[in-house]
Amino acid sequence: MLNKLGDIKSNAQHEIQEADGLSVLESIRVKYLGKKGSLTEILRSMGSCPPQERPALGMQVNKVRALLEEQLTRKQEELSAKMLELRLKSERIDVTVPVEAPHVGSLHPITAVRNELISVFMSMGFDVAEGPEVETDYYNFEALNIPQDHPSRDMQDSFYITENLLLRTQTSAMQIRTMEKQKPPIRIICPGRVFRADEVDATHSPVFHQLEGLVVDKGITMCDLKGTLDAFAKKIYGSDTKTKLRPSFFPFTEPSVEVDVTCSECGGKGCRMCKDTGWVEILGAGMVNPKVLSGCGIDPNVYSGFAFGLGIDRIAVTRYKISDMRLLFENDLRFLEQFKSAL
Ligand code: 2NL
Repeated sequence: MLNKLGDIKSNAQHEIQEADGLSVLESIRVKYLGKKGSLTEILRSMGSCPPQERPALGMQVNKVRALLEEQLTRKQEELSAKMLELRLKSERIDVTVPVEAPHVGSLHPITAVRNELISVFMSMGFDVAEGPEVETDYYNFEALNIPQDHPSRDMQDSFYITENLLLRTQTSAMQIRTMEKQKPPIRIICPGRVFRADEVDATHSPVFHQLEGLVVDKGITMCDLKGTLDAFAKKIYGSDTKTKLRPSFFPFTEPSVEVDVTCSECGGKGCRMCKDTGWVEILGAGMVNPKVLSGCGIDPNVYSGFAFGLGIDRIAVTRYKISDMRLLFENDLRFLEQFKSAL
């Protein structure tokens, strides 16, 4: 019996030593210490040995059991630690390895200029009002005092959907709506897409982008118009920029003006961009026609206002020296990728 116990002990110890995994270790535990394990078997077969030897044998069996249990536990800890170490090694991430730069897009030049214009006007206290691209004849023409026989009302010059509905030819409708529902003071800009039935060429597109502005309050004069637009021009083209007003005509403003700025290319000396005049036209403006105010329920004897409109695309074209307006609408990546820094 004692010999057998000795064999079991040395075999078990050997197997524990050689075990290379937790499941192997568990099967060793079952094999020797389990309900049907070799040690349990010996205890059971003690009946066949002489009674005087039994206590000593029992003690030996318990000693071996305790020893094996301790070795199994130690080996289990050892194997667990080793496996963790292996996992940490194999799953290690080198955070210093350079990554492939992700493909980052860029803002379209029109969007970049639009955002810049909006932030300049917002810094001057204007709110942004946006609205639908399909408008009624009333909001697009009638409310703006554009006469029935005006060329832009011709079927040939605007995109009509029905006799009464068309793609807006300017963003003014939102200013009309604002004046209808909001009491002055009003200070808004309306940026957006507008449509005209133009042939496509280097300087014309049937879809383009406009930003209109409107200020209505008590005592607004031409000085407010000039001061506001001069400050705007200096923020966009630089603090040396000068502005001048030339008389013009729009049905919705009276008096009306064109606003010129000193050429940003040559500083006013004369170059190709300003056709040797030193000046470049950037927008149209004027004092809101009293008829337009009263049509919106604003008393022109109490309130006055100024309004202006500019082409976003035109500013983008001059800002980035784009030779052909068509490039703005073709969405050729070779063109667009040149504006990565324009954010
Ligand atoms: C241009 C410049 C302009 C306006 C737009 C406007 C809007 C309202 C009332 C009065 Cl609701 N005016 N907008 C004023 C002056 C010029 O656009 O070259 N347009 C053809």
